[in-house]
Amino acid sequence: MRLDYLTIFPEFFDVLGISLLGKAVDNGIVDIHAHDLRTWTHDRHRTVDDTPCGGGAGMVMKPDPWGEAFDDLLGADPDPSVHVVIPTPSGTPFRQDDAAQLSHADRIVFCCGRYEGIDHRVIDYASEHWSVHELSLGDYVLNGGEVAALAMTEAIVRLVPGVLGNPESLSEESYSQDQEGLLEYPVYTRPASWRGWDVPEVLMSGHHGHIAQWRREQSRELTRRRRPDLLTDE
Ligand code: 6GU
Repeated sequence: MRLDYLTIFPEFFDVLGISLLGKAVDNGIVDIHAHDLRTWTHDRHRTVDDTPCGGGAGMVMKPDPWGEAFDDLLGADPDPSVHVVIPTPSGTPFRQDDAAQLSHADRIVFCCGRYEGIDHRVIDYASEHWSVHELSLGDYVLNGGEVAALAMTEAIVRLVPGVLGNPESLSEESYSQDQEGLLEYPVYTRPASWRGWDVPEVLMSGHHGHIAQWRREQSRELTRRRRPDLLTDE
């Protein structure tokens, strides 16, 4: 899988060289390229923004550098197998399903906007050539798409076969289908008693049926309290 990032702050992506993702890079499973969008400017000030047409506060990212970056990275021929991700608070919510779908992609280009956003014609142009996803991390505003792209990258890359050490831990975690889309139950390790707090007895019982039942109940109760929107039946 090749991942490209178009950004005016390529240093944000230096962290992809560490931890589990860094190992995936070292193993050749993922190939990461962060590009400074200002590479594709031609004026003395390397300008990437301009005032909004129609007026209003803030600045908008000019289309030209994006177009030239696309030409250099992807060429001019349409290819729906290329995924272009545009992190934006006005995107559709980025969910585990999106991460799972994108984990099968050979090529993803993240377009990280700053200021009030990217000239919309960039999205129209990209949509005519590649598979475009405008995605939001949640209902809050970040200063730019970089941190969102990093979060999405981690969610996607950990699902690529060979990246996670123990693939079984994938099926037990929150939002996985094996968990009926519920939140994960609370977990414990030794010691059995710590600062007056005991590990729930059932977990020390060795009775696998009771343990599975307890975990299911905990998941349902936690989901009912915190994320009732995730409960489909019952
Ligand atoms: Cl994807 N981008 C920005 N700039 N802010 C966000 C976001 C994305 N998701 C939530 N807030």
